[in-house]
Amino acid sequence: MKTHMNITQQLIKSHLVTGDMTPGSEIGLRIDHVLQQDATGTLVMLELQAMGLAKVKAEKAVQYVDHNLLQTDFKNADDHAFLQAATQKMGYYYSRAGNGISHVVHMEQFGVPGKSLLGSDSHSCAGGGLGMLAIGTGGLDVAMAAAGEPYYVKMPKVLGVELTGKLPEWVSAKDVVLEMLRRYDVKGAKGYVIEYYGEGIKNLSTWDRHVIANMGTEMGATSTVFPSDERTKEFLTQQGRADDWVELKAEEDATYDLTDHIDLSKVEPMIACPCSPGNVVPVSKVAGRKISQVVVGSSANPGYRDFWMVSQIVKNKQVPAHISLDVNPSSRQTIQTLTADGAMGELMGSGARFHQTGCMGCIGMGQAPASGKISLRTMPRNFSGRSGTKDDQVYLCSPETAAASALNGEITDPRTLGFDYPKFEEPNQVKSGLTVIFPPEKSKSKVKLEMGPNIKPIPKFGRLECEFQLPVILKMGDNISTDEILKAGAEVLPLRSNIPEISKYAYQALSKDFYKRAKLSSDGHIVIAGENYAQGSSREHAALAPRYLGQKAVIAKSYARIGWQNLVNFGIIPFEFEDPSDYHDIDENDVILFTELREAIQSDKPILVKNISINKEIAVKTRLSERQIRVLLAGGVINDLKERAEMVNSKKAVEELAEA
Ligand code: MIC
Repeated sequence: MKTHMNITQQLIKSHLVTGDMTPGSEIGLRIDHVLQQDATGTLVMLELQAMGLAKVKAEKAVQYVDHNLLQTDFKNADDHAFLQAATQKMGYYYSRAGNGISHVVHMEQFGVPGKSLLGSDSHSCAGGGLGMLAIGTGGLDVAMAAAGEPYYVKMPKVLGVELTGKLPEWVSAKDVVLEMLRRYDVKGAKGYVIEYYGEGIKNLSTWDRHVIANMGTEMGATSTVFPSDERTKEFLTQQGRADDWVELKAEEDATYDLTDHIDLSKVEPMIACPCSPGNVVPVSKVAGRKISQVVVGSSANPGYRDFWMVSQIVKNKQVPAHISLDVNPSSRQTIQTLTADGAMGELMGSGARFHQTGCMGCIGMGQAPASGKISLRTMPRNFSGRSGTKDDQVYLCSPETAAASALNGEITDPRTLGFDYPKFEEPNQVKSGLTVIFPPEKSKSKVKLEMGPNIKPIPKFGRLECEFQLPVILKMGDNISTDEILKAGAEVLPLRSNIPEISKYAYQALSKDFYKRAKLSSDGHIVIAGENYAQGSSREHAALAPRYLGQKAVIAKSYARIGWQNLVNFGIIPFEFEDPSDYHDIDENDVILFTELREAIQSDKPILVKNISINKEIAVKTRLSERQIRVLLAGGVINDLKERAEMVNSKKAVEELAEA
């Protein structure tokens, strides 16, 4: 029988373990590759320990170190030592600090079209540029996949975006994804995988596709998928991995749940204004605004071409003294290629500052801009304060716009530069960095895990209570990002492996005394939010730290996918208003009564909770699968795993996990 499947459906079908492919229902997917970065990886390793896993079961598991790179005291260095030992013990590959950004190095060294990839970083969807089914999620989900369990997610719909034509000069892949963000904003693709198709695709290199796939998460998409074609084969050949290529294309007459079209020849330079990646306008609209910093790099513009382009634009010119042009190379391979072809010399000659490979300022690990000054970045996110400077003004743009603006000291449409567009040609072969990634073959189960003083075990929680009456200690608006719930940045990131300490920063961007109020409310608390709560990062700390402080439920109008999954994973009930206008009937400091909760969350009817402060009943609902209900009743994934193990036969289950 003819099936007419698009690529997303084919990838899901070939990895489907449980459920059926009806959009919105929960499916379980077999995961081939597992990716962790250090800022989320320490918790994953601690979770694996709490589960009792001795050896990783995923076909390929890689721990990268790319986030917590500044070593202002012992904490980050201790985390890296812990991760290195844990990878050796459990059979992970270890990509040391200096190798580069996880998504980039994974694509260079390990990515294989047709395979599934689950990463504890929301930008893991970048792997879709190579034809992988690549999904970013919270650390506990990744830990489960590492342990050989399926990844559970709602079956997505597919948004098919047809690309035709060829990008004009001075316009590149980043402008395409910014155009998508202009159309869909930060939640318009929620519940969808974005699949690109059409004759225009052949005009985009694999790195261009990575740029576009990477920022699919900014639109709330479950993932982004590109075909695997001749360009993909070229990329893998260039990496010395031609044998890994397989073709992936939509079946004839494949259909999509929703379609859109971009004529690449009509795209113009675009820019996301502060403080949201969805706040996109053409560069020409904001041209002339004075800037003080330009940062190029990150997983959103990581390809060699992107750095080369900047080098050619600034070549033989001087960046003005009041502009800092910061270059964050994306991988060791990128540095090697830039050095070999002389582009590094052009960058250095222009006055650029060269930093180490990694996420750096993208996650607020240094590179904070000056007060009141504009910073232009080729990065994926510009949530308020993320850069490390309060009231920052961060704009997101392409390498072409970044370089042109660095030269002029103001936001500049690169088409106005007045010289020829540099013509890029892909190098035939690049240097493989595999020798600097430590393979699991060297793994030794007897390795001792050294836990520095800042590394604390995962806190333990109880089962879901039947009833609680709790105060609302914070009421928030729409699109609250994980940076607002638990910020990034050089001060807080080193605490990622220490929940008691990091919890002191919970919601600090929104309410200075949140921690104090949470502590005062010794029975626990709830918070209220508008649409798209917990958008942005996959960091599960944004659920775990509030849970540690006694958060038992959130009532929101809607949730971002990963944020919602993380709440359930740690036993916080993610309620939704049955009628969103009831949002106005709950205020900060109101006290809410939840009764017969254990029964209520198991039924598919709306649940009535009572706002005691105004004596009003409000209908709320959950959209949980049976599995998630079980997890919530147990008080989170780790408790659930333990309960299941005990039920089967605790001894046997623990032995099985240990020997595998
Ligand atoms: C992000 O862009 O916020 C990151 C850096 O990719 C984060 C990582 C983190 O918070 O540890 C993510 O999205 O997961």
